[in-house]
Amino acid sequence: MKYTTEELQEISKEVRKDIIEMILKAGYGHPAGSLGMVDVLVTLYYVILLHDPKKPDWEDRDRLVLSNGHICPARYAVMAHRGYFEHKELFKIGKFGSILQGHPDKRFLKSLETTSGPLGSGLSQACGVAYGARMDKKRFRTFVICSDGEHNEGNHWEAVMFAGKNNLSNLTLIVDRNNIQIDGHTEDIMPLEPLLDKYKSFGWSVIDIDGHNFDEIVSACSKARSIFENPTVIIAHTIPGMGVDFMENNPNWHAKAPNDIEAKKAIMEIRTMGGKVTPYGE
Ligand SMILES: Cc1ncc(C[n+]2csc(CCOP(=O)(O)OP(=O)(O)O)c2C)c(N)n1
Ligand SMILES: [Mg+2]
Repeated sequence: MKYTTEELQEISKEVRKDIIEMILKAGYGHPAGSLGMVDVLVTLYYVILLHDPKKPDWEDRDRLVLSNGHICPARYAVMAHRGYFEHKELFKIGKFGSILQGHPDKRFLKSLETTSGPLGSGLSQACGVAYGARMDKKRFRTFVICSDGEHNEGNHWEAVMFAGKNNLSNLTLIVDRNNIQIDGHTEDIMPLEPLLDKYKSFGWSVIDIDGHNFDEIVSACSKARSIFENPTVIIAHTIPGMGVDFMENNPNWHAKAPNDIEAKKAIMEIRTMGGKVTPYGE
């Protein structure tokens, strides 16, 4: 099934509303990064990934590793909309015995590829999956999402070297370049720029996109599928807290639950969102 930009936009709004309600209910969570990556995750699950929510262990499915596990409310909400589990499960996030742990735990939710939360390890894991796929002559693609803050972890750069050295062309990394991390703005804490040049120098293909433009997300992922020489990194520029004015670009909302009044205000703003994306694929 093909989705129009308007449909993807509507799904994204619903997902953003769910994220606010989930974090409100849990009393804990990471709204900024979660809201910022909604458009990328919706595009992956609705347009890009070869997968089947009814057969989550299908051998030939594309793999999606979420390295920055703290933005799991966004992934969970998209998975629920896509039919991986019942929507009402979302509001049990972080509760004892819930399939949706506060950080993604594969023991509780089998349709995840990995357990994540310790930053910096997702790319190494995804490299292993992609390398194994090549050895087994499997055609699926491994996608991995990581944050900009994770680039402070040495482990991440070891994996960047490994993927470059082994020309892992079946691997696509999407970086949430939202410019914030736990203690402030990335360029104040530990500057990452010139990030594209760094990846290039490690032997990667690089694509720079607006992470809220469905058209750009789709064409970057499609282009990555057609690159056979080396791994691809898509630097997705996103707005942390996207859709909620008082959360946008504000590191204070990295890990903070809204109270009742803030949540109501946030949902009202999300409802009126629109016009920030360009048309996709007619
Ligand atoms: C190895 C490790 N160290 C520290 C943390 C605590 N931590 C959780 S999120 C975070 C900030 C990372 O920056 P980023 O992912 O860019 O934040 P966001 O953009 O989502 O607000 C930190 C330090 C962690 N989860 N894992
Ligand atoms: Mg960040």
